[in-house]
Amino acid sequence: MIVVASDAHRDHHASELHDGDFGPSFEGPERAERIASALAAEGHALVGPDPLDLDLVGRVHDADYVEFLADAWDRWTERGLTAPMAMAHTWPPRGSAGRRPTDLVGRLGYHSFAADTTIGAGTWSAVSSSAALAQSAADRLAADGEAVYALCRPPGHHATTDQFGGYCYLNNAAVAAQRLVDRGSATVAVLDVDYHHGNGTQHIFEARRDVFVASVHADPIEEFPWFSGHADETGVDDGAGWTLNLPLPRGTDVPTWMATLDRAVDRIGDLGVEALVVSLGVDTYVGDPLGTFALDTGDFTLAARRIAELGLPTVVVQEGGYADDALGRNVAAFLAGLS
Ligand code: SP5
Ligand code: ZN
Repeated sequence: MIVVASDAHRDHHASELHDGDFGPSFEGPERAERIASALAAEGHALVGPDPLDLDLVGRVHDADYVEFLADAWDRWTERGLTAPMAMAHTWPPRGSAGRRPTDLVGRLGYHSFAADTTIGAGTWSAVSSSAALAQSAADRLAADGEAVYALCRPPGHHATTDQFGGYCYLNNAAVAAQRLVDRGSATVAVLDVDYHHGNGTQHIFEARRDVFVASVHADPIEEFPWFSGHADETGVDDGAGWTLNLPLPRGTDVPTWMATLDRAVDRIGDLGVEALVVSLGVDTYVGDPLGTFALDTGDFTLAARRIAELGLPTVVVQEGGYADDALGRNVAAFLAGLS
């Protein structure tokens, strides 16, 4: 399978407020290195991305937000701030007027929703390259119909139209889905199997009827991202019925997870969409430090086989997965089941 990958991710190493301690993020450069070497060893061909099309990004994110992400680090250093990471310390209170502050620190709060995600010197370079991987994967799929995997780092599914968080800045899966629409797919499904709800992807597409978003994830009542992904969120306005959330309790077993994946896959089959984007988080793995599900490496192959039964042109976009030692084999196992 074609794997679209880049070394630009290496300069992005963020910090994270985790259970009261500020330290290195779980989402570090070694993640992509492990995946790339495992896939190369399996004989997959690694290719680089084309340059990012910012007009494409502007169809799934607010222009002001993209400009903010691109400039935030320079503005931080121009202010004489010497901390190695830019982050907010205040977020909009419920019911606030929502006016966007002009000050950088205020804008960091306006444009983010979680203290697990910071901006550093190499962040924009890695983030824009990661989105370019998703764009290029969609382009390759549109050209020949063969499934393509985008080794995106940082991940993207938590990034909303105008907020970063959950280690995500630009929504790579949304970029891929939008590209497929722009290249002629009337309808596209995003199937998100990351342990966490893909709140950003839902937010971007929830009022649209051309991109269906299905997500199988830990119940947000007891797990990050806490505030969306409930079963009764089913789409908004024109998008009514075009969002499917299948939340599962912490500690859900593998047979239940597989049966729930089946429900999402069946729904996608019933809708008759023309292309598929899989948001592949492997933080459902039994050994993942952030997850509580129990998938083993072979289960990723079984899940992919089930998804492949749809027979749809497919782009796979990397999301989470933090059990670094097992990451490469888990992703390789999924891709093996797809082909
Ligand atoms: C892309 C993705 O998977 N993002 C996930 C971001 C989760 N960040 C908050 C993690 C907090 C985890 N606390 C777990 C404690 C386990 N001991
Ligand atoms: Zn996740």
